[in-house]
Amino acid sequence: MRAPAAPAAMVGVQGMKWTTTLKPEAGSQVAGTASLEAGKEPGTSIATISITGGTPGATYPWHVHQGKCTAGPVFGSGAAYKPVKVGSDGTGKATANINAAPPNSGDFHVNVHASPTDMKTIVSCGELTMAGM
Ligand SMILES: [Cu+2]
Repeated sequence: MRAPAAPAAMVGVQGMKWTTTLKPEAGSQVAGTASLEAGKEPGTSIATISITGGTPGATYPWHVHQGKCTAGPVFGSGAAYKPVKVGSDGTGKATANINAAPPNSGDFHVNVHASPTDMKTIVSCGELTMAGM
């Protein structure tokens, strides 16, 4: 879906939106979608994640990371990303308010970690692409 053209003055970094489709890794069934876009305040971003195929009751840490799947530093503060809590139907959602402006270029991805005590195992990952302005 394409939003109506924004007034010229609004086009710029604050209009960037990145999205991705998360694909299962490491034999998991965790899939979903994620996005990264400008927050309400200048110099902030909002990241969202929505997953399916999770283990009911599980808690999955997740982040936007720099680079391609599945390695690179976290974008913004790791503490901004509240873990996804999975419901009985295997789905879960979370939002992160990040104290950094959304990037306007570069390689970024969203990953989902197996559990708070198994951060090394990535159960789902997707590389972000710019979705338009
Ligand atoms: Cu991560």
